[in-house]
Amino acid sequence: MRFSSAVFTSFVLSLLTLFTFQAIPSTHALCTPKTYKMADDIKGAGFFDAFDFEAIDDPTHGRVNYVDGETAKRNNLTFGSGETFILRPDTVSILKPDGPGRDSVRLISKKNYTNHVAVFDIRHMPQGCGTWPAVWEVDPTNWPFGGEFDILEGANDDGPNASTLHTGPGCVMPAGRSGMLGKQLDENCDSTINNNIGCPVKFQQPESYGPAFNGNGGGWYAVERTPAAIKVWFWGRNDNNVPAQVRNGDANVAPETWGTPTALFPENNCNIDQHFAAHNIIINLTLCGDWAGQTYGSTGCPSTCVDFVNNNPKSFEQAYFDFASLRVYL
Ligand SMILES: *[C@@H]1O[C@H](CO)[C@@H](O)[C@H](O)[C@H]1NC(C)=O
Ligand SMILES: *[C@@H]1O[C@H](CO)[C@@H](O)[C@H](O)[C@H]1NC(C)=O
Ligand SMILES: *[C@@H]1O[C@H](CO)[C@@H](O)[C@H](O)[C@H]1NC(C)=O
Ligand SMILES: CC(=O)N[C@H]1CO[C@H](CO)[C@@H](O)[C@@H]1O
Repeated sequence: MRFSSAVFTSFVLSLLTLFTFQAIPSTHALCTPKTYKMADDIKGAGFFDAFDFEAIDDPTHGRVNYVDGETAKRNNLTFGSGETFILRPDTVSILKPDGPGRDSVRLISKKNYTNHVAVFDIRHMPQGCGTWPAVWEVDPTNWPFGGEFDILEGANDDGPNASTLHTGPGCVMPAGRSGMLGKQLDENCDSTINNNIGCPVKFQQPESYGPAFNGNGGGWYAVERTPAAIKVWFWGRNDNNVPAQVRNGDANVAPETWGTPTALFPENNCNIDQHFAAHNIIINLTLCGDWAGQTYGSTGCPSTCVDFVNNNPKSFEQAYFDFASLRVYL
């Protein structure tokens, strides 16, 4: 078939249009924020499918007895239904001083994650004297060289509501960096020095931990891990800045649109891929132990930590986690 020049010109023009038309979205794609897709939408009884129970000795020497899944469910230490997942210690028994600690729960995710976004929607966290709750990520097979990333952690209601990295030697955060709302307490993430304090960033929102968090209906903790940075955001339940993607549990999220993170751990002097292996998510609640036990006396709590835990089961009625959901995006 032969084209007249008019037909040929219009053919060329339409090709050009096509190219121009396609060029616009692909250029545009370069500045479109990276979008993650929901991989796990965990809520209610779904936590039982996504996590294993670890009935182990507490490596931090707490006054707890981590129970298996059957015991936890039988005694209602874990409860999952609808959009509620509860995790709590025993609130009934008085303990023998020389017997095992108070029954509690430690969960580890079945899946592990490298680059990911995770959004924890939490209504209530453990509060009260002696409590040391934590939501964190770790390579349990190679600590500290595979990295540890504490998202939410505190003791005796006293914060420090900080997010912290713990690594092997050679991971240092820039001093006085901008681009985050929190305050850095220490630069060197190396857990083999400084008594393993790591490189915490302390949150400035009082409602990010403990009784203030609970009084406010909880909120959202969100994390993003890429080779370029590890970031944490916190929004209280009534925070006007909580992104709709987070509040609504959208199927796709773009953390770049969420505003300034609360904690930012950039790669500048820390090769994230090298210091952080695939991580499991851990939710644990210990009582007393290396941290909560040591700071107990200075927090206005009565008696000694171990004595208090042994003899006051009812005082742990507020020592529970209530998760509305955990969503992981890849
Ligand atoms: C509980 O969580 C903290 C995370 O900061 C960790 O250091 C500690 O070893 C954990 N305890 C147990 C028994 O998992
Ligand atoms: C178990 O705990 C849940 C959540 O707190 C509560 O609604 C339920 O009534 C408890 N079940 C029993 C048998 O106590
Ligand atoms: C992570 O999960 C994958 C897939 O289940 C598994 O093959 C791998 O061994 C896990 N890695 C670690 C460090 O546990
Ligand atoms: C429970 C707790 O320690 N909350 C603290 C979180 O951080 C802010 C800012 O440093 C403190 O004001 C809160 O008391």
